[in-house]
Amino acid sequence: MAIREIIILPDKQLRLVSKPVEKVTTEIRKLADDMFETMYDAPGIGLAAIQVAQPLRLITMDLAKKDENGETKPKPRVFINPEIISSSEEMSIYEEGCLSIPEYYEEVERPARVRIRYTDLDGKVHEEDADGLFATCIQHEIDHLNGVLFVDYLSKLKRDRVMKKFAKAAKRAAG
Ligand code: GNR
Ligand code: NI
Repeated sequence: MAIREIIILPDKQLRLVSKPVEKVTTEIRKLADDMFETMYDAPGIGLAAIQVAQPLRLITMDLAKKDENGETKPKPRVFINPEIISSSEEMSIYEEGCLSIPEYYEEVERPARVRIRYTDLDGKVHEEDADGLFATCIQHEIDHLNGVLFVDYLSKLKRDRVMKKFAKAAKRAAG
């Protein structure tokens, strides 16, 4: 396993539309392993392959919560070629962040519940209902597969402000 570099704004790769995973190969498993290590190290609760510069429709996630003993058991999940097949009319608001937009958090409104279809690492297709943080996170990750970022849902004023801030930081870093 290896920690890979997470790309951040204004990296244009974040705007790519990722390609379907055709087959779960050893390389795909290795990528998923590396994505978990990268995600836990960050730390984050979800990661899309494009965030480690791989334009593939592959997502890792771990929404493990503390149990009654105050202990957290990892609950790693992989979603390959995920699709939203239906969304609730009811909406919910969460404060979102993104590892590709470090240290920036804003409230985003999204459908409260979604039904998803995805393939797992064994190549098996599943359908599942998501709500709460799971619904928000899977929508945030599927957006990444389509080149969409959570700041795209903010007012133009807020979005322009954050885009400029990261463009400036990149220029300063480049000297
Ligand atoms: O770690 C993350 N936390 C988070 C919080 C609220 C809504 C979405 C997320 S996903 C984010 C990691 C990330 O950038 N995934 O693409
Ligand atoms: Ni993100």
